[in-house]
Amino acid sequence: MAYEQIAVRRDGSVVTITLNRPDKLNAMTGVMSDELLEVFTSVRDDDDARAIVVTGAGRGFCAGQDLTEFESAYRAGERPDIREHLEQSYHRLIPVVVSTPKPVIAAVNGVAAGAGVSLAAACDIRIAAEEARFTQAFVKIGLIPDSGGTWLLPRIIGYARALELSITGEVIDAETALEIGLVNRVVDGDALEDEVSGLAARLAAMPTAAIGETKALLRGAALLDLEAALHAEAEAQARMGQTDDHLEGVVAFAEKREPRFRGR
Ligand code: T3D
Repeated sequence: MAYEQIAVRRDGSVVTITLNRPDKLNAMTGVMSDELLEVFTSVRDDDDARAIVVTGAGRGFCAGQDLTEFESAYRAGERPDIREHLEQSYHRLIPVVVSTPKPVIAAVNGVAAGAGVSLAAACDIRIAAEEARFTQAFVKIGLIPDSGGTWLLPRIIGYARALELSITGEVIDAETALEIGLVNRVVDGDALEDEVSGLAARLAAMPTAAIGETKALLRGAALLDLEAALHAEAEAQARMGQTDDHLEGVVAFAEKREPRFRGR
């Protein structure tokens, strides 16, 4: 399927989604958000797609909401209904990214701002190029962190750092992002693609049903007490115990060979 503002590539069981408005640092439009939603939704039910990579074309990852989308209205002194826009775009997209039962890697090739930070934060693992930068730019235009920013960021870097970045809008570099835990790894920009495709291929060869359950359990655990978390683990483990991948893992261990997982 051809897309207007993203590019989608399939390498074996790895799906790479590239935000593709490089001249605008891949700022997010309604079209881009709809296209991302469509890909994430179709990949969710595709057994052959076992890992997803999100990255940006050119020197940006994603500069957040395209501020020109409503420019003429603002210039005319109008106040667009942001709630409606959020509900139509980010509120549909971000939960689908977060709850996708496949491992999702953000290959943060360049600057991420506003909703671009939220998109990266919605992914499971963030690998940044040395030239990547991050800014909770919302405050600089008089807004609060939306697109899941108030929920995602504190969970990743803690309340104090999330609050500081959100109320200052400070631009941090990749090394600082690594220090505060916003990214998992920083690599030379030229090595980013190889690093990420290697990781994506490794994850795609794992028992991906267990990865999906692990994501859901970790996400939900913060809202549970220990008893409830143990119960949720037991429920999920009972499901995993019935999978071909569990059987294969145990048999492969006994036979001293590499397992061949199929994600079910
Ligand atoms: O309505 C709602 O739903 C509200 C939702 C809000 C969610 C949000 O994401 S709010 C935050 C929106 N994003 C921003 O405020 C970031 C704005 N951009 C910047 O602050 C800077 O561009 C960066 C720090 C990201 C990068 O700076 P720099 O110096 O590396 O690049 P640049 O020269 O500023 O940008 C390059 C081009 O991209 C430039 O276009 P031009 O002049 O070459 O034609 C610039 O206008 C364009 N661009 C960058 N960010 C955006 C953008 N165009 C539209 N929207 C953008 N967000």
